[in-house]
Amino acid sequence: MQTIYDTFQSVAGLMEAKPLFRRPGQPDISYAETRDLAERLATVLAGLGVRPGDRVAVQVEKSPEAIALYLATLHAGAVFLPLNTAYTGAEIDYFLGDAAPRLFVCSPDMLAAHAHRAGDALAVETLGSAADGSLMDRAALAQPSDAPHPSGPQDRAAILYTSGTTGRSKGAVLTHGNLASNPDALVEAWRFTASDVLIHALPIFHTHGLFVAANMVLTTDASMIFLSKFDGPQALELMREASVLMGVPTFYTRLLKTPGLDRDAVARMRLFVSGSAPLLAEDHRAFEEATGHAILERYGMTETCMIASNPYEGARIPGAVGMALPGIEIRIACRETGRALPAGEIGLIEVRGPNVFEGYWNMPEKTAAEFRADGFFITGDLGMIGPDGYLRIVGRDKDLVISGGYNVYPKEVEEAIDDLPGVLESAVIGLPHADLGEGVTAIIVPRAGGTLDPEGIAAALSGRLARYKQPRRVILADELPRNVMGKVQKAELRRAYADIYN
Ligand code: MLC
Ligand code: AMP
Repeated sequence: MQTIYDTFQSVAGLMEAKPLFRRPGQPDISYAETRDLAERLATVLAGLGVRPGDRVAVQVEKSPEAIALYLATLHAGAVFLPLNTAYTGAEIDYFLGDAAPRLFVCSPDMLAAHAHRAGDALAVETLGSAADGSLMDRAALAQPSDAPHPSGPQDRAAILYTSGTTGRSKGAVLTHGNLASNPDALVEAWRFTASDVLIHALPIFHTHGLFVAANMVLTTDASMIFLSKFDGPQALELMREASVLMGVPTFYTRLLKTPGLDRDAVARMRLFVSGSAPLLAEDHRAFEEATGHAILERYGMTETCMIASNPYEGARIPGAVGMALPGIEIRIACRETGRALPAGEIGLIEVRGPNVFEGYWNMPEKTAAEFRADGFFITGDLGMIGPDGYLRIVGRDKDLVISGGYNVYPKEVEEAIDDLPGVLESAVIGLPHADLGEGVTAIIVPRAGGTLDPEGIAAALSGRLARYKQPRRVILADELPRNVMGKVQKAELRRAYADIYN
């Protein structure tokens, strides 16, 4: 197996001067420059005491240098742990406590908030989006590191935290084998080549932006137009010089509202990919009508990287996520028995293959609970495989809201709300939202005789939960609907408030 770093290194050696990063209004950055920075950062990591297997936690703005830091971590044989820039101090406390990294890298403007964390066991350094920060200062003085640490397929490469149904986030541990297996399958499946220019507008602290979009470019000698965030008109303009866009469904919802989206504007584009949340079939059709391009929808998960994809050649069916990628097995199983169900029946989507993660960091019981004895991972998504062989996701067995491609576990938000004075109990649900797909919504029951102010609740949550997890709307209620077992009936709440955003 070639690790992502090995492949990047050989690709960079072949095409040193080729631009890897293109940025509007800023100079290009080549493969050779990125490799050189990664090698110098690898020396810096070693100097800071980072050894193979150590975690490097990173909460920084998106930048080419942040990608170089990711590559440097792989070069050093350490474990890359990217964190959403939206996480609050309280959330960071948990991740650093749980993962016990050797190094925490934050933005220069956040150093004052995090400096107190530094000690014998943890170094704190900075990296800014203007190629600034203490890591860059150190890299400028460092020699490039020699050969990368020889990592095997079972060695750990990254930890990505995903929220948990119990309210505690779980660190999904991905190996070098996991990371390498995905671009291998996707490059072929999506006909990705060195001639491609990808519009990269996703965050780089998640599977989609880092392990799909960036890794595909890094391992094929392609280029990416690297944008700090998604902006519809800017993306449309850039399509005149790009060939591929990878996005969450909100990108497409917003593009459909962007004036000028027509066949001419996308004439140079060859592929539009959507994933991380369900793409509305009506958006799929409207996009094809406007541009002549059928969006290629695929399905994945932090724990499994990409699982299934609509075909490059052949029908890209609205509302379906296609077939298993090469080397990956998908089965639809009965939740209770784990037995495979016949085609056409709805059950749990289970996955096995080189893409499936090692397990949850320091959580052997949770890991065991989500794998079958024969090695299949239970995704928690409900699906069926039709007579056409295409997988369709029909719902979720897990209590999860996906807002603009970000996962929000209701339990975590409910616990934060229930801790507030004056709250008796709460239920958090996702409701249809035209822009974000689902809007996080809290239904809150005040304590007897008390009053609650929805704005006060929002303010109280802001220091505790990342903005995207905070309810877009708070609804006060006298009680929550329950079944005879006392379980809150979220389906009933979803029906009752279905139209509040649209
Ligand atoms: C930002 N905000 C969000 C939000 N993103 N709120 C809810 N859900 C989101 N997804 C907040 C902002 O902090 C801001 O707060 C307010 O909402 C308005 O922001 P905005 O300007 O509309 O948001 P924007 O910055 O344009 O971001 C929206 C977005 C972005 C959809 C472009 O969230 C995004 O890039 N999402 C992609 C997520 C992703 O990569 N997921 C992949 C996971 S991997 P305020 O306070 O100003 O109101 C995975 C596996 C797989 O799932 O299969 O791929
Ligand atoms: P995450 O844990 O952030 O990686 O999110 C993974 C979840 O996103 C999956 O379990 C699915 O519920 C959802 N998901 C990803 N891609 C799709 C898709 N194309 N359609 C529907 N849901 C998707």
